[in-house]
Amino acid sequence: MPAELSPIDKAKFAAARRAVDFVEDGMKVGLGTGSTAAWMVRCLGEMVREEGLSIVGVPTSTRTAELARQVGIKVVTLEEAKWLDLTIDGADEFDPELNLIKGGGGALLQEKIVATASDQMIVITDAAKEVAQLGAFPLPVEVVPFGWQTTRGLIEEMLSSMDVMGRQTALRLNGTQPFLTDEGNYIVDCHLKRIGNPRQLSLVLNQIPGVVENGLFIDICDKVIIGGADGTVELRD
Ligand code: ABF
Repeated sequence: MPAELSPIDKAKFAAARRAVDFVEDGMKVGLGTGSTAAWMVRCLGEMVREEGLSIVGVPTSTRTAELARQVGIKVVTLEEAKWLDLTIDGADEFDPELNLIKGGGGALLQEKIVATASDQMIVITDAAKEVAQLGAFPLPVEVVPFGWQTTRGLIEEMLSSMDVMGRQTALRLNGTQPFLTDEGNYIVDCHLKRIGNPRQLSLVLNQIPGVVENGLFIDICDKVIIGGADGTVELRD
């Protein structure tokens, strides 16, 4: 473990280090986004450089693509890889069914496409992200810029008939400007506090014109690895 890490980074590193044990020679691997996933990319880079591990990686963001190249991982597009053996990514929340909220980092669209195109998805996290019910973390919804206020209005109207506790929405900003995703879209963060039926909410959200994708990952994650600050890990599947 690298020296001088904060307790939270020690936990993230422990989860990332355990997850790369599932990567085998010749695999096509989806590379997640975020600070936990970045540890996983660094660990994989070390295995490529020092142990001769031969893999190709499909990154889920421009940030991850840059880091993967820096550490020596061969980067290919999803079109080139076609289908992946394994995706390893972080999350913002996970529940007992291993359903997730993702997208706090703004990369939910590529993350969902890549994870769905994988035989297996492993989520790496620390214990603070475990919840009995999803929703304390604001749910990111990616929308096209055209008519985004109308789309946001339709999201709010739809939320009024859903089993959620809060209904406030906010356009994500980068300074004073709208935050732009890698696809040039906006993100509306939905402050729902508690989501009664994540599966239904995900389906209904994606039916609204202007919504590209939402941050609920239902039945996509196969395994969660929870890292502890003492270097221990716990597996859920
Ligand atoms: C990605 O990074 C996102 O889906 C999630 O929003 C975020 C988690 O970041 P971190 O690992 O830095 O907490 O996995």
